[in-house]
Amino acid sequence: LCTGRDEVRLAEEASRKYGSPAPTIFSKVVDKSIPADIIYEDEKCLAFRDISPQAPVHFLVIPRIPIPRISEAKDDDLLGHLLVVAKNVAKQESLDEGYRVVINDGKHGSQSVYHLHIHVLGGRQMSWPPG
Ligand code: IU
Repeated sequence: LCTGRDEVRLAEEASRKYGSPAPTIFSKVVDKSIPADIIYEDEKCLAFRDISPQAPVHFLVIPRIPIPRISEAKDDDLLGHLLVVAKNVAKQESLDEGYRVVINDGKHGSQSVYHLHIHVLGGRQMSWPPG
């Protein structure tokens, strides 16, 4: 799906919009240099199962471009696309009883990987408020 030329174009777009963000392990998921259980991908993003699932179904939706965090995101169309993909993949995963969508931002949000990602968790009853 993503050729070497696409990778160069993505890197140029990222540096134009976001400087040179420190690469994270999710860049390796995007370029497939480490294995991940990818359940959806398109030209702008991919979804893969979280390595440490906190619910029976727990996947992440990430942009191919390495936006560090939602508070730094500049492209509203891309953010909208990520949410649409989150709900489409939730349907694909048969989360018909509902699910939780989470984005952690920064220190107070307990973000640990600084490549924007949407968590989708489902397959069990969630509680509120989160910790
Ligand atoms: P956070 O929102 O930045 O805290 O979430 C990072 C998530 O990335 C967390 O749920 C990890 O289990 C997950 N993850 C992963 O799926 N694969 C990895 O190689 C690493 C983290 I590092």
